[in-house]
This record gives sequence, C-alpha cells and structure tokens, in this order.
Amino acid sequence: MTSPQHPGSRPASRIPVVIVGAGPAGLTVGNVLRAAGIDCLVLESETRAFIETRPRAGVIEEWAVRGLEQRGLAANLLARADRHTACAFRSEGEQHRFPYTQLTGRHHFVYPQPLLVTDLVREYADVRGGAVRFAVRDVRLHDVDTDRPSVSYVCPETGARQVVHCDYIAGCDGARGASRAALPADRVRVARHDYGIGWLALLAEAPPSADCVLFGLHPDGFAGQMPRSPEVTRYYLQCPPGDDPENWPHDRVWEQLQRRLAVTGAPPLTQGPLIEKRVLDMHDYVVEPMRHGRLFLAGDAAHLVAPIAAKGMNLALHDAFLLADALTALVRRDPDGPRAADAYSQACLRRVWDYQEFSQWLSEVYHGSATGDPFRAGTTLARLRRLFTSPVAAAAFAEQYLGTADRY
Ligand code: RFL
Repeated sequence: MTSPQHPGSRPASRIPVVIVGAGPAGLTVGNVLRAAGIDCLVLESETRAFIETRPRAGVIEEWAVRGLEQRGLAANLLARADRHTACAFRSEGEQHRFPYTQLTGRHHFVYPQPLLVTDLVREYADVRGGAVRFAVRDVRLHDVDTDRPSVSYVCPETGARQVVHCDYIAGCDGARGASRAALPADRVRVARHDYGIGWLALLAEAPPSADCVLFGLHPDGFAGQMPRSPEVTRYYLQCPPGDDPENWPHDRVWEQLQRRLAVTGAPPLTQGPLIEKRVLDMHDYVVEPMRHGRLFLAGDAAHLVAPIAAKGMNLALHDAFLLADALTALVRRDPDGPRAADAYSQACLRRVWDYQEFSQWLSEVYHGSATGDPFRAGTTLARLRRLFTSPVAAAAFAEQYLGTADRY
C-alpha cells in the first residue's frame, strides 16, 4: 500500500517502531524494546478490557517461560502457574499416562493466556511507559518496502485517520490482522494445510477431572481435557468442520465428553456450566519469508498452527524474542543489526515447521480412530503403542511435546 493521503488527517508523528496487535507476540516485543529504551507504539483493534479477558491458550513450554523470565516478564506467571509433569492418552477404556518430566526433567507451565496478556499490558503500559492505542479502527500499513514506512488508523474518539511514520513495523496482529495482507503476493509463499475436521472448543466452569492433560481417542471422535485453573477447565470435542455450536447443547456436550474420555474404574468427569463454546476449523498456514522490507511478521500473523499440540502461543513468543532483539540492534544501529534482521525469518521458521510437523503427527493419533477406516485406526494404535513400549520413541515424543530440541 502506498503513502496515505487523507484530507484533514492530523500532522504525522514519527516513532522508531510501530507494533500492530497487543497479543502475546506484540506485547512481548514492546516490552523488550521499552526495556532497551526504544520508543514504540502498539496499535490494538480491541479494548484493553477485551484482550485481558479473551480466553485462548494455557499451556506454555518451559523454554518460553524462561525466555519471559530473562526479560523480566514472568514474575506473576512463576508465582501462579501450575507445573504439569505428565499427559495421558485414554483409549478403549484404558488410560496410558506419559510422565514426560520423569523422562526429561522438563515440565509444562499452565497459565491462561488472558492472565499473561494482562501481565504484559500492565508491564508495557503502566511500568515501562510504552505507548498504546486501544480500539483503533481500519489499520493500514504503507510503504513497507521503503525506508519511510508508516501505519495509519482511524482514531476511535474522533473518527479521524491518524498517520504514524516509523522506521520499522512489527506485524503482530494475529490470524485476521492487516499486516499479512500488506505483503506483496508475488514476494511471499503461503503454505496451507486443512485437516478437514472441526473441534468444538469449550470452557467449563468446573474443576479438572484429572491432574493432567487428557487425550481421548475414540471412534466417535477425539476429546481432550486441558486443566486451566482449579475453577475452569478447557475441553475439546471433535466435530464436523463448520458445525454450529448450537448443535451442541449442554447435555450432548457432557454425554460425549463422558463417553470419549471414559476409563474403566475412573469416576465420571466433574460437570459444570459451559462458559465458552465455539467451533474451530482445524487448519495451519505458514508465510515465508516472515519479513518484507521494513515489515516483520510475528506470531499468528505469520503462521497458524491448529491447537492440536498447544504450540501457537509458544511460537508467537519465540518469534517475539528474536524480533525484539533484531529490532533493538537495528534501531541502535549496531553493526550486527542488518544480519540479525536478515536471519530473523529463517530462525523462526525452523521451530515453526518442526511444530507444524509434530501437530500433523499428533493429529493422526488423535483422529485416526474416528475415521471409520480400520487401516488408519490400526496405525493410530500402533503409534500409541510405540510411545509406551519404545524408550527411543518416548524420548522423541517428549522432546517435541516440550519443544526442547537443540536444533531450534
Ligand atoms: P493474537 O493473540 O491473536 O494477538 C493479535 C492481536 O492483534 C489484534 N488485532 C489487530 N490490532 C490492530 N489492527 C488490526 N487490524 C488487528 N487485527 C487483530 C487482536 O485483537 C489481538 O489482540 O496473536 P499472537 O500475539 O501472535 O499470539 C498467538 C496466540 O494467541 C495463539 O497462537 C494461541 O492462542 C494458540 N493457542 C494455544 N497456543 C499455545 O501455545 N498453547 C495453548 O495451550 C493454546 N491453546 C490456542 C489454544 C488457540 C485457541 N484458539 C482460540 C484458536 C486454545 C484455543 C482454543
């Protein structure tokens, strides 16, 4: 998009970095830049109250938490998050517990995404003095392949279009943002994968019924339980893609969860009111490269990974750590800046593609039993058996599930 020419627009200001989107990726970039004394502006299309309560992720990998900790962003998380040491597969009435911490010494943290976003906003805006505009409308990116890019938006109070000139733009506005659309179609490749299945994503006001993540493999479809807090539990039910959540009244949801997660001798799940119910069409995409000119994409803006293996926010944080360092070096005109900026996309994509491949592998484990195809049901059970009979397979699974490989 070219320079904005809007009669009546306010005089332009200039700032080193504009960050589009106040999710985990954008707020982490903003916090690191502010800690380095670099001015930036975060533009967010929702209100602060909305982003602080929007439910989504919960599982955070240990390396990501350590990365936040090193940047002074994990105090609340470390004080309040649960540590998970195992997950369990339930199939044909039996439970198979996979004690990954026993195998690796590493664990997962469970901390709801709205709490993390609340911590990051507070630190950025209230402690580190970062500038942020909430509820902005119609964000547009301009001249990203020149050395004078800009971002414009419609001010929620006045309705006037504001223009902010900058040196660099961090496009952190998620799967439906404006940043990705600013990349010229002939300069990027977008690789997509559609699983052809849906998940009914649920939040129940009920305590978890097991102390760990549960994966239910069942001929009726996959079911999952992800503890979020002592009061709230996330559940998933495989459903047709595009299904209407209204097709899933309370009684049907709990009947299917009880059936798909049943284990002989275990008590039934603890039920409660459903406070979120939405259908996700399971798909992935990856944008390559993640940079064009002075625009850098990070997080879901650059790559979506269906929540099969709980990887999306972890990838968003990984991108944010690398992008913040590259932008810091560029703005400070460190000799290393251009190299770090050039290396950014490839450095992110190594972990992105690895996590995408793992999600595909795990998807087959989750969904193979429900295909109605006895061949796929057979190979699914073979994958599961291998995890519990081969120490080498178990170690490989634990490494991917926890994201601990050195090759990233
Ligand atoms: P976000 O979090 O979507 O933030 C983007 C922000 O940009 C704003 N925005 C705009 N702002 C300005 N202008 C525009 N035009 C804009 N358009 C959008 C949005 O309002 C928002 O505030 O992206 P980010 O920062 O890249 O973070 C990505 C993560 O949110 C996402 O990957 C995870 O939620 C995925 N995910 C999970 N990831 C994990 O690592 N572990 C999990 O346990 C996990 N569970 C999940 C999940 C995603 C789920 N859903 C809803 C798809 C569970 C679910 C149900």
